[in-house]
Amino acid sequence: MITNIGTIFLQKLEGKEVALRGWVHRHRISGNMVFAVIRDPTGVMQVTVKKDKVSEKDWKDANDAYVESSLTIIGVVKKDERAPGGYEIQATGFTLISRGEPFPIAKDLSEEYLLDIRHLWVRSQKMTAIMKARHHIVNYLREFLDEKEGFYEIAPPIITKSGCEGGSTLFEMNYFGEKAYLTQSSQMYAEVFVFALGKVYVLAPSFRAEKSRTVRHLAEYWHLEPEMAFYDQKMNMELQEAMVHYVVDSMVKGHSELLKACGRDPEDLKKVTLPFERMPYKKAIDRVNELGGKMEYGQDFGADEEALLTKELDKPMFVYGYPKAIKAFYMKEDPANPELVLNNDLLAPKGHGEIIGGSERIWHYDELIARMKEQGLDKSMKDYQWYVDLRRYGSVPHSGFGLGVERFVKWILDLDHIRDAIPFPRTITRCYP
Ligand code: NSS
Repeated sequence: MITNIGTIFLQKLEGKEVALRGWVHRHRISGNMVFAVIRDPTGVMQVTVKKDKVSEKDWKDANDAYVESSLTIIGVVKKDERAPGGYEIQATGFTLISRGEPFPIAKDLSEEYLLDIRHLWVRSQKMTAIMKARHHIVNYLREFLDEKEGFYEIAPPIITKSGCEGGSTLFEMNYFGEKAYLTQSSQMYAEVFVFALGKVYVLAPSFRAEKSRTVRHLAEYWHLEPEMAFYDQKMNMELQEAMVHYVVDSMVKGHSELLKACGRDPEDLKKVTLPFERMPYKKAIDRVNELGGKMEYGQDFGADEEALLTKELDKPMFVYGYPKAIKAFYMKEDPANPELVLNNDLLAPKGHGEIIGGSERIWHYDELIARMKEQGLDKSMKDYQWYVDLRRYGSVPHSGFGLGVERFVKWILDLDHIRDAIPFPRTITRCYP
């Protein structure tokens, strides 16, 4: 029966005969012995092949097994302190399924080259660990929303007529002779559904034609966008911190080895406790300036300013109540200060910066029309008619937020660059492979 490497370690199958299918991770020939490290989706394992213990054909296969060749082996599990994980397999059978050509990754490890051969580099131990961790992180996000909070997931269109985060970052396309765009955010469609389903979320790609060449910008990213009827901005922030805490806590409790394999010390994440600090926009500007930055009231925070604000933090911090003039048209004005909106960003610690943007939405028709005029959106009103309509037929207060999945993964795994949080990053300079 075929087993896998994880099971051998888990069930301590010492002395047992096992069969494994996998790929050659490392390979060395020494006289009458071949030493191979084999990998499968569950881990890596050392295999030794002795010439006199296998058939002639299997001995030839063992010698010919370039790195990344696929194979089946049969053998007995032995304890060996020197082997990674403390066990090795002494092979009695070694059959190549497909002999690989010399694997190109041995040659050049420059960032650009590894991105060119990303379709192969995703097999590396580091990328495998990151992809597993990303899988769990996304699962916990869904688990929190579906099972703890009773949300419905909805399916928005990806091709749209209107942006919601300003025109400059829209990817334009030709839609049967008409102008259309790849969605920047599914928020406006999520809002549609709060009037039917109450609490909904979208998990879908968003597209930003951003000219930014930074460690936290992608042109295509996965966006989790919850939207809730009858939530004000205070409830909105409470939900965000509960969700972030749930995911971090679940990763620490369930996947500490995986976190370590990704380069993140789980001890750091244990400091992510509730509640998160809430800092008004004005105070955040002052703080940046105290810390040596140079900002004026009315500016938005860039990566450098967010790094200053968060580098000493152990857990995320909310910055809330931004000036209306620098924020999107749909954000509700603060009744206590008409210069400000009821919004927040959530900034991740140690320089990772913004992972969430959220707000209470304008839910009155007249207020929305007035704000759209202020922002010059009345010229394209026909594309927004459906969105405005929502305020005419039984509108209710509602709020929501957007979490950039790759930014979230980057922070939880403490990655240097957002491109490693997604298998095939799309950036200003790259759309291949
Ligand atoms: O532009 S956002 O701040 N807000 C929105 O799109 C709202 N419409 C979301 C909502 O309320 N439903 O983007 C939200 C998050 C932001 O905090 C980042 O974490 C992420 O989306 N984001 C990005 N991630 C990667 N690359 C790029 N370029 C990017 N832009 C935003």
